[in-house]
Amino acid sequence: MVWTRFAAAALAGAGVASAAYSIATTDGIKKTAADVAWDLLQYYHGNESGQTPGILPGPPPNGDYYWWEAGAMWGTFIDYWKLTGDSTYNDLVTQAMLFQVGPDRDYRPPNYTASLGNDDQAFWGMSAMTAAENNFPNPPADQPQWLALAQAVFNTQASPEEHDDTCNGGLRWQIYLSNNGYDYKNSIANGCFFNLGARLARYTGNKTYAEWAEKTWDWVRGVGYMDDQYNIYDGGHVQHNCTDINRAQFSYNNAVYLLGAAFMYNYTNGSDKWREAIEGLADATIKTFFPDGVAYEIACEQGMTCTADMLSFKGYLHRWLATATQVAPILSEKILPVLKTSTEAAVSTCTGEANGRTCGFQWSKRQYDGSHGAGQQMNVLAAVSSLLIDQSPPPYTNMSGGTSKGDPLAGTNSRSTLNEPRQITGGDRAGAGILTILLIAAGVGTFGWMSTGV
Ligand SMILES: *[C@@H]1O[C@H](CO)[C@@H](O)[C@H](O)[C@H]1NC(C)=O
Ligand SMILES: *[C@@H]1O[C@H](CO)[C@@H](O)[C@H](O)[C@H]1NC(C)=O
Ligand SMILES: *[C@@H]1O[C@H](CO)[C@@H](O)[C@H](O)[C@H]1NC(C)=O
Ligand SMILES: *[C@@H]1O[C@H](CO)[C@@H](O)[C@H](O)[C@H]1NC(C)=O
Ligand SMILES: *[C@@H]1O[C@H](CO)[C@@H](O)[C@H](O)[C@H]1NC(C)=O
Ligand SMILES: *[C@@H]1O[C@H](CO)[C@@H](O)[C@H](O)[C@H]1NC(C)=O
Ligand SMILES: CC(=O)N[C@H]1CO[C@H](CO)[C@@H](O)[C@@H]1O
Repeated sequence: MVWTRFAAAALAGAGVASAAYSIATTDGIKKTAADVAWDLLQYYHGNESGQTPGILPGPPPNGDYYWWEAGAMWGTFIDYWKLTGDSTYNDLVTQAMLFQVGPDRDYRPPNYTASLGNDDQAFWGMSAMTAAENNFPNPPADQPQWLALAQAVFNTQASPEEHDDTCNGGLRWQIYLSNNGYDYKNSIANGCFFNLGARLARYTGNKTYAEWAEKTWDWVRGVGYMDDQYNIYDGGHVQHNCTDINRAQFSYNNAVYLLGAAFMYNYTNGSDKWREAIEGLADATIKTFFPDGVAYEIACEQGMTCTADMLSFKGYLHRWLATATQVAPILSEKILPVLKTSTEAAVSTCTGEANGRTCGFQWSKRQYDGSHGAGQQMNVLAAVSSLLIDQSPPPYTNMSGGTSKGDPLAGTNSRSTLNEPRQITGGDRAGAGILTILLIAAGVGTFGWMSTGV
């Protein structure tokens, strides 16, 4: 037994050197990205008969993945196509993105109400925005269009019923009164709304979006979720005027705000406010989330308490930092070198499992750590394809060749959320939302982090 295990480990070790990917050349990057993309898709079964198009296995307890994560995955595939030019999966992506729009074409499909936060919805909206910004092939005219979908998500979240006076403003985490977390106002929900607003402002030139984005940013600063050193904390509860701040920090928060701020910087032609914001936020993000130049999920990585959600954050970190350099080239010098060292570490973990190339999560170990899943695979796909960022055109706008058709009123007739009649089952409660579990784990992670002083 002991001998067998030792022998197996030795064999696996021998496989490491020969199997690890090379990302030294553009061809090597494309080949690596193609393999990693293929391996990621093995987690997807939505195009098989009897399965639901668009989603990864879930939501829990029916599988590992909440509804939002597939939305994030399609965005990763859109960036993959943009960066590598490989259109193999474009039809699959389009089918998935359109199947999940829901009856009001606003990414609030009733099937997923029980786990539907504003952030969950917005991840699909941001992927639609990425499609619009990159001229991803437009859907047939009788189908919802990318830009209109992003606008629909934005408009449903800008609706007056989503904005109350508790905590001086801001968006709640959960959309539906009946969900756990409706009383929580957090950084990610507001960050996604900010991000979409900034990008819609730049794409359409409509200043209403920019006003919302700026107001949201100012609120997040004002309430103390983002401090003067640009640390971003998870959130707080309305019954405490949002002062009971959970101080866990997650890399996707930094990424979503940095990308949004970079778009605001671009939209305002490089204004001082947004230049200061992006420089401060980029420095803080690199310091906190790239110790020794390798992406590290500080709240949960050390003890490996990361949830399936958290296991995917490094991918957004890499993609959105990369894209930020396209609209704010002053960030390139800071960001691109660290994305490179981080990606080198990332691919060195891709030597696992039976196929000898499955990617792990703890990149700084520089070897496969036994952890695998859609998040782990998506992180590496994001990191590797983002190495090609300076060889691909910056996001388009309506004025610079963007072809996606918008509808400024999309989502404004969506059904009301507060009165949505529904039965809550035990299963619903257990499955409610990406951050319910996240908060529990965050408590653990924060504790570990404070007690070890990392
Ligand atoms: C689903 O899509 C993948 C990736 O394009 C493809 O390899 C697979 O054959 C498809 N499955 C079905 C049943 O169409
Ligand atoms: C909603 O669930 C039903 C029943 O499982 C399924 O047939 C349908 O395709 C699902 N719709 C979406 C958008 O996932
Ligand atoms: C700008 O956006 C706002 C908010 O969605 C919308 O009400 C308004 O009609 C838009 N204006 C134009 C000119 O499209
Ligand atoms: C709630 O916090 C805000 C700052 O975010 C502050 O301006 C306001 O006065 C506080 N309200 C109460 C009732 O304490
Ligand atoms: C940015 O500059 C362009 C071109 O000079 C101008 O049309 C636009 O109004 C400016 N935008 C802002 C937000 O100042
Ligand atoms: C805005 O983005 C464009 C790329 O679309 C870039 O050429 C330009 O330099 C950016 N503006 C600023 C102020 O960085
Ligand atoms: C080049 C350009 O301005 N294209 C479109 C921008 O958006 C408006 C409003 O949706 C369209 O009418 C323009 O054709």
